[in-house]
Amino acid sequence: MAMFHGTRDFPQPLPSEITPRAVYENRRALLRGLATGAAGATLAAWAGRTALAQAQRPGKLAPLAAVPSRVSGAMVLDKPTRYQDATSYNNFYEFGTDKDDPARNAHTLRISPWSVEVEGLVHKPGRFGVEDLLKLSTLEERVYRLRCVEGWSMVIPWVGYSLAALIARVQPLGSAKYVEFVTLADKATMPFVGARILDWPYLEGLRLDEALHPLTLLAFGMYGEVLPKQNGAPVRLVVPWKYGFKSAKSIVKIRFTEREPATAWVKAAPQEYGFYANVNPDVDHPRWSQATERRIGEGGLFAPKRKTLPFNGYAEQVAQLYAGMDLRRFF
Ligand SMILES: Nc1nc2c(c(=O)[nH]1)N[C@H]1C(S)=C(S)[C@@H](COP(=O)(O)O)O[C@H]1N2
Ligand SMILES: [Mo]
Repeated sequence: MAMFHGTRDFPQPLPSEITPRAVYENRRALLRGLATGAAGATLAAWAGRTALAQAQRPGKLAPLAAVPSRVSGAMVLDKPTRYQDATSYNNFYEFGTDKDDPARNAHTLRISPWSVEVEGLVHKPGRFGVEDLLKLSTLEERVYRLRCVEGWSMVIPWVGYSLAALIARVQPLGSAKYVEFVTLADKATMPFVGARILDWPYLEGLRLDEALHPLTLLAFGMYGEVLPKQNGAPVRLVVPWKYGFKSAKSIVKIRFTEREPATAWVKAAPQEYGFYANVNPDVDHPRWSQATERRIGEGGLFAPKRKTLPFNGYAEQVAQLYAGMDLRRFF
């Protein structure tokens, strides 16, 4: 695991950790970024940012090069969670309900070949292989906070691009108001699909304007590598201002609809989990407070808790999506 120096809020990789391989891939990603017109930052700033993820690259899975994101709010300065923690403390109920179950059980997931069907209210429906999805837009690195409804949080350098790029490709009809995400439910490879925990497949949904928000990420990797299976390989959603459960893993279908999708958690316990699920310290879960959170990796149970921020700290970017809405009612 990489060591960091620098200020607490702005970790810098040690120079010794920037390997020749990382330098080579930086250059390759830069050329790719230049070719698509995405590299606007100065070379120095760019190299420093990407080095952050490169230095942490655990060397366990295939590398996935990316340019640093320039989307506003996409690069939080919090220290990233250790890869070991981010890949061993997971929610992925298809593989069990204990936090260490997914890391133990998800090896049975078959991620190749994989495709995502896009259907419903769009002009250009179709089936996209992961290889094609990877080429659809420039891969960016984005360091996001993710907060679980259970009261813990992590900071993860993701690799992906705005879901908006895929939405632009399929061209929603004027009648499309929502986007539903259907994830894999395969009893043969997912031991808890069929168990009476949730109504499978695990379904999530966003309003179309939320799905189009530049922060909404279609993620293929983390820490400079492809996604580990327990984190939702080969493709997942990351919606950083919402509770973690909105970030559907191992997506197989994206459907554009007129009506609000019936999501798995709303179906399971509508009084506890709402469709919007915006992180909100002022609206408690019926069984516990949402005012504070525990950052995974920060000193165990005795570490002081952090204050949970409205919209998980992304209010400046997303609050206007909910102007005029009663967020107690639409929780
Ligand atoms: N298919 C599927 N996606 C899922 C879940 C799940 O059980 N199944 N759990 C959600 C919850 S509750 C959280 S907090 C995040 C956790 O993502 P992470 O393990 O990468 O931190 O995944 C979300 N996506
Ligand atoms: Mo969660």
